Amino acid sequence: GKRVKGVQIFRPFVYGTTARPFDEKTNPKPPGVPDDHTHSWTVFVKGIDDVDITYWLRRVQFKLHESIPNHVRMIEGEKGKPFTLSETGWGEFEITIKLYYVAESSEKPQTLYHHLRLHPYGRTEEEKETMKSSKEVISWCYEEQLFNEPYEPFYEILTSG
Ligand code: SLL
Repeated sequence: GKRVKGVQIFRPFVYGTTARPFDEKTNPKPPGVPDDHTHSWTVFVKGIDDVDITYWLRRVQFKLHESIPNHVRMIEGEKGKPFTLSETGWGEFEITIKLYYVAESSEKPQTLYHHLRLHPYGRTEEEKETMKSSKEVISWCYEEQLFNEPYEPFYEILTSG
């Protein structure tokens, strides 16, 4: 196949984590969750405002901390749905996120790293306080995926949406 010369296509997306402490009223611990687990959390990759990204992103591998059973998880794309994985636990760690693109792209998988945040953080006390009062710790990153000189069939896919 031929590449489309001189063309760069950007597609925005968001990735990150959302964590909530277990709490009898607002976030009760489901049965079977170990006693030492203090939080439920979700890691995700998705389009901005949940716009579909499965036409360019085929699957996402999340590599969690080795203390978690079955710690390497592959999530297949479902049209219009975010790539997400939810777990419970007690500690923060770095999550390896590997992006696998659709076959037509001929792009190699790309790896991102993201620190799972369970506890309120921030540069200022005000930021921390805001997070404490919201009962949710979010750590989201906005990114742009660059496709540099995409192959012709992939260019068609990227631009026909
Ligand atoms: C820490 N370096 O010590 C980190 C490791 C590991 C977190 C955190 C276990 C969950 C499960 C879990 O939350 N591990 O057993 O399913 O803080």
